[in-house]
Amino acid sequence: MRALILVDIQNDFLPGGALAVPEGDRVIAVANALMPRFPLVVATQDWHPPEHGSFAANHPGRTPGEVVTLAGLQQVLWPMHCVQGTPGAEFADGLRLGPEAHVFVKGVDPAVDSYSGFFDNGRRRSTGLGEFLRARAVVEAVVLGLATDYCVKFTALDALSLGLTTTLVEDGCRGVELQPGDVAAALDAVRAAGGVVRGSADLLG
Ligand code: VGL
Ligand code: ZN
Repeated sequence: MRALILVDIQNDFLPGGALAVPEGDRVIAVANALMPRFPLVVATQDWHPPEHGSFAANHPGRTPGEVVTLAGLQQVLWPMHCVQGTPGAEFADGLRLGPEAHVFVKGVDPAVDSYSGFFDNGRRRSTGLGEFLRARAVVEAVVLGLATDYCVKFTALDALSLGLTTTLVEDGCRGVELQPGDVAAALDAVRAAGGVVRGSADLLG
């Protein structure tokens, strides 16, 4: 069984959003085109409480982009984004997620961030996604969404670590690029871990 994993295609990551990813809206059409080709579609949703430790606003004197220690891990500070129950946390309007799509929320614990859709950054807690895929005999994951250099990268790396054959859809992703080259480095990291990077045209053909 093959699953499509849509990572964090949420309003706050689109142009105009609180943590806007350049051209983030471009991934929506790719997701919509691929969904009908998959027997199983899952979507991850960044879903933070307002007091989340990844928000610069919760660290007096700090600004987004600075790095602090959170749960013993290096943590980049972000603008407030994807706050539970706010419009910014909703999936992008144009995303045609069917009622059969399964949603996994992440980043719920204020004390630790969760870039991956599978585990928090300390790998202490599972979101349930890995168990869900295993229960459905999924052996192959196709990953796309936002942002290439954070949540897409770590979701793909965790899929590989769980033994899934993993493909990242390059044109179905866009990155933050806090540092120039971060997107290319993310793709390299996925390839180095055994993943494949392809264009959506290859998957649709
Ligand atoms: C993300 C930064 C903070 C992402 C989520 O979806 O890539 N990036 N929270
Ligand atoms: Zn987040």
